Amino acid sequence: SKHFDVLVIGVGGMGSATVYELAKRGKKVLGLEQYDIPNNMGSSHGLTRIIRLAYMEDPAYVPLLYRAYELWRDIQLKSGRTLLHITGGIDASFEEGAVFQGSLLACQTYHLQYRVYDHKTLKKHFPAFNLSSGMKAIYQPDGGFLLSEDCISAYVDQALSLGAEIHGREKVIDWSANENGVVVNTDRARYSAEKLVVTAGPWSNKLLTPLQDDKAMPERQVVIWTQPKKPEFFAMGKLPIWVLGDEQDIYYGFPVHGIPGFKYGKLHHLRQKVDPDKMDRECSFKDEKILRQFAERFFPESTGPTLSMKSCLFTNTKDKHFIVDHHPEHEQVIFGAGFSGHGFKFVSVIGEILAQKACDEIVLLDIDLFRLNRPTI
Ligand code: PYC
Repeated sequence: SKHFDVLVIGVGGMGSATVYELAKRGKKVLGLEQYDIPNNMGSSHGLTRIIRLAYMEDPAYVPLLYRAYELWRDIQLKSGRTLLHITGGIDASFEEGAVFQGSLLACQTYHLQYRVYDHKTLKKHFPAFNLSSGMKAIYQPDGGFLLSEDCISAYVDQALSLGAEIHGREKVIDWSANENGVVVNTDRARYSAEKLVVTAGPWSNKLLTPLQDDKAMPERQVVIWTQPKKPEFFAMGKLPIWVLGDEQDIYYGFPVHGIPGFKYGKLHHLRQKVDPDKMDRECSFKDEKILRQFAERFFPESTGPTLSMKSCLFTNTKDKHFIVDHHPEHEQVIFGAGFSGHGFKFVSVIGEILAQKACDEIVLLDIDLFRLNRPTI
């Protein structure tokens, strides 16, 4: 069997950045991906992913975001591709709602630049929005989006040019740990290494027994692109990326970019727990209706014909915070999992952290929130 310093299972978002960071450190690294690179089977397809600094989920993510933005600009420069578009970001909900309050807390805690709008002033600045009275919005200028598949390609290109080995269409059958490191069996070969990093997205709980009993639960997610009735309201430069909480749920979306139409989705769409090997990847009229109903209320000028829909996967933890840790029984095995539908923007910094762990470097950023043995998961 061929020997490496580090094996990485899963070359999607997280794995591609990890392989690159390991190659940058001079490690002999092999990345194994069961599908194509990139592919439409995991959690990083559909062209765009939001990045935002006013992090409503928890202000503890803000220092990680500062580093994530730095590393995105770094890989963008090295690759010569545009990966990051800054559009500004809107976080809107009723004033007492979690989106507005969470975003405000992050802005205040880290002294971010921001402005507050009510439903009328928001429409003046960004006429696509039709918030209800009593709703408020935070505008934070650092929000934007990443071209997710291009990000993966950029990391893989750069990793290859640094000497990394990366195999697509090679599925891991099993792995085991021993006193010297790890052995990984695939449908093509057997490999050994000192360290193993698992970044397998929704397949993580099939490869990692510590994630069983619902620590990282795959969920079906759907997004839609519709033809705006007033395209000028939805163009780049006219509409920031946005997150919007109504009375019940949270929705999100983008200015028009890449493929035709206004892209948006609903967090925890139909709350469908799935097996990624069996999930229905087609989109239905039911999927469409739930999304269009939202837009009729909050983005009434967006609701021309449906142009596209796509399904993908989230991998949720119970508290929706990530898991980034060592395997409890095998210190040489490290994993990043359970990114809970808000991970892609952190790919650059999580790749760096997983590589630091695999290289026994000190991780300076605080990732205590992501430990496997926290009581909330
Ligand atoms: O993290 O901004 C985000 C996001 C939007 C939709 C899913 N996640």
